[in-house]
Amino acid sequence: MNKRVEEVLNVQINREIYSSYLYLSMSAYFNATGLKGMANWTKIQYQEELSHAMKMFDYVNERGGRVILEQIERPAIEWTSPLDVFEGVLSHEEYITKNINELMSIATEEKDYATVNFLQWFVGEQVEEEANVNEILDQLNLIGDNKMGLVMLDKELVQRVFVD
Ligand code: OFO
Repeated sequence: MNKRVEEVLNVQINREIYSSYLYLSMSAYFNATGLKGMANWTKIQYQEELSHAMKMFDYVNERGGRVILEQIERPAIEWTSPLDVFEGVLSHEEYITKNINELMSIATEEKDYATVNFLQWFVGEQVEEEANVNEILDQLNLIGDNKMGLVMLDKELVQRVFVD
């Protein structure tokens, strides 16, 4: 496969695995603070990110490229509040959206249209992910310091299930 595209996909595989690691760390934080629904939501997010990494892993292999795994950075372990965590999720997802757009530009420049087509799925996924997090952030902002509201939102987030 095109070497430049192969290189940037390898970098992105590392970022997707880091994303999963970050969200699992958030899940551990929520478990420790008793918010089981938010712990569930971030754990599902961890599974989704791993599946993104695996989609890219399989794609590079399918195209005859070589996956090179690098060290995964240690994620944050502490946050100050649920709002702080979800603001972190949103800014991380915005960063990933920027990465996907850059990948798309490189694949287009290299006239690698199979990769452009492959990345299209991720473009749609990012729209969905940012919308989901924004919805939770809106609710958290409405809730403010209301503990009952937080408990109710937490109960709602316990229902999230993993869909590949
Ligand atoms: Fe949450 O993003 Fe992967 O791609």
